[in-house]
Amino acid sequence: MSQTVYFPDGFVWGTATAAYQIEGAWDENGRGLSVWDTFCRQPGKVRHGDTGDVAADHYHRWREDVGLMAELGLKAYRFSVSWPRIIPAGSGSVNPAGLDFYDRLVDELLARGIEPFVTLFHWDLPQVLQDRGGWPNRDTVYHFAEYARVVGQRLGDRVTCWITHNEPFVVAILGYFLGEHAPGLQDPVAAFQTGHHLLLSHGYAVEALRGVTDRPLQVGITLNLRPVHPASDTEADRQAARRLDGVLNRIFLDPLLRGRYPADVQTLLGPVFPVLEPGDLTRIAVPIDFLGINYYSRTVARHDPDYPLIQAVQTHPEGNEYSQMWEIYPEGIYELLTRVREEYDPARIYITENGIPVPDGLDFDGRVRDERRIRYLRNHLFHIHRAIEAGVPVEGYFVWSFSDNFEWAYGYDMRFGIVYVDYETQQRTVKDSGRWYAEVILRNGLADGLQ
Ligand code: IFM
Repeated sequence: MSQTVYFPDGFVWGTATAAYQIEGAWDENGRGLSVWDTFCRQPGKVRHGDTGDVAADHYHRWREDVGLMAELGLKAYRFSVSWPRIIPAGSGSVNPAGLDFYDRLVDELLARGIEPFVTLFHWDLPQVLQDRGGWPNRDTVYHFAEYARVVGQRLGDRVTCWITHNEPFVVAILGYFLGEHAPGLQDPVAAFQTGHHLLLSHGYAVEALRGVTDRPLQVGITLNLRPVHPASDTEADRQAARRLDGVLNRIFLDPLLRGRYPADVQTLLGPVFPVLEPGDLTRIAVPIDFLGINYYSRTVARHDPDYPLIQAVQTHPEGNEYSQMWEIYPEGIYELLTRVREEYDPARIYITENGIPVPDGLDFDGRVRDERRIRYLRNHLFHIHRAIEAGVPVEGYFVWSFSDNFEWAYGYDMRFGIVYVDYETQQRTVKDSGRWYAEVILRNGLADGLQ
């Protein structure tokens, strides 16, 4: 039986993107190089040798994009600022043209009644800073705080909602441990030091942002979190799940919201546990206004004595439903949200990303019939609604992503948008999921429950 569920009044309905994934214009108007410009040019790192050089050409088409957002009735838009567009060498001189671009974007959004949510770092570290050691170098922390201050000073009179970092786990582990993302290193010491420095720079950036204006800003950080389940009921797999939960979730949640690293993670990491300086934990645990959560899937963990350090691997049990990248597990978002509420009790939560890659395309009549995406979004929203009913303070939801874009090491093979992008012509087409989402926003609810 279908069931209509309504979200709380004022619920923030949005979509999200990131600078490198959509903007293009990689060498225009004074932008410096980022680690992703360099990484994409290394043979074999990104599928088909794709780059973000042009991407969805949002740098030139931002006004049209904001127009589409308005048509869909979006209440909010989460985008990231490109650090190398603002401070091309990572520290030192500011590029006025970079600031002007985001200034105009913010004005246009506000003129259309769309609340900007600004992410300061979505992975595009200026290459010059990487050449000086990147995130494992503590100096990068202070450069990030300065960059936060510069952006805050320019936009803080109009932008209320700020996210310091997006998914520190991915930067640290995929970038510095597994080498699958820029800068492509495989160095566990550098990886965990990166994780710590990202959190520390968050603390400094929160302080910097609050110092730029008397307006009450809402500042938070976005983590990618997953429930971790054991592959079997054995003690070995249960312990493996606990270890993976430690390095995926608790290593970020605990310092941010409890002011300490989890003792079992510290023991597990032993010599690769990061170097801390006195006062770091206090700074990391600076009170935040909200926690951003990106949810896509869960992890199923199996004990593997051969896997370095963690002795656990992720398995993909047969019979479950998968997308092109992950298992589809909507009930996990309820489990995660209720756990975060119970164990960490953040003041408020935004689901800052949720979405699915679907190999969709234009049908002969010009429509994109991405039913699978609609089903994915609907089912996740249904479980988010359950969590809200159970008392979890979720105040908004951002679909990943507004438009198809550059999906990092997968290049343009993955399409996450609710707006289709023809990369030849850069023509935009609202997918069926986009129209469906517009109805959800209008209704402030789901007319057709779980499917
Ligand atoms: O495209 C990414 C985004 O940059 C960060 N979160 C996950 C998305 C899908 O992989």
